[in-house]
Amino acid sequence: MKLFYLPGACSLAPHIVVRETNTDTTLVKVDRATKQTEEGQNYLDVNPKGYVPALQLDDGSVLTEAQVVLQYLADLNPDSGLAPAPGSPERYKLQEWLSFVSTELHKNMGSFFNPKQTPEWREAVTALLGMRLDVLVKMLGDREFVLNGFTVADAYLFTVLNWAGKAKFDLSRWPTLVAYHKRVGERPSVQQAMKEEGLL
Ligand SMILES: N[C@@H](CCC(=O)N[C@@H](CS)C(=O)NCC(=O)O)C(=O)O
Repeated sequence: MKLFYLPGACSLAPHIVVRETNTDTTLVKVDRATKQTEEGQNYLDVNPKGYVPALQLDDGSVLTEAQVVLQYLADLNPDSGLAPAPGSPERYKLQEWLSFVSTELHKNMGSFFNPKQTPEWREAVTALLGMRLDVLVKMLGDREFVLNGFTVADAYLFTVLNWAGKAKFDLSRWPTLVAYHKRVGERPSVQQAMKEEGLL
């Protein structure tokens, strides 16, 4: 399999899962500007959507959308505990988390990197994201991870929180999240994936 990534982008989440599960996967870096892969391929031929992550399976088929790629990798390794069994009530809870991280956190935090963002837009997103993070802290409670034990949702949530520094979004208002980010960031799989992407 091949995992197409941009350093530090949301593709870091499946990269963490690959390292967490020791799944045999080749990491292929994509150039954001040119859409060329480091293997000299036009990335748009792999994923016409143009964004990462994309997971190319050994039969040549391609899976996109972070939530799907994460669940696919977890299901390849059912004993890993990275996703509850398909169809179980806990699996729907995981999907609820993945959707929240994707649509409420990823898209809002990611908008800070849009060079066209105006001060008014930034202010509005900052307020909205603040509301979402207030709720996130309540949802997390005093748990170490979003469910019982580390799952793919934690890999995704860590990845999005990891953008805060570069986005100049101050997380210190949420000490629970600062501690969560530090805790997850210390996992060997996270350290390895970040080193491999040149982030450490
Ligand atoms: N809906 C997609 C969105 C993925 C996405 O936003 N990818 C960003 C990086 S986090 C990207 O590749 N952007 C392309 C670019 O910046 O040119 C998903 O959930 O996987």
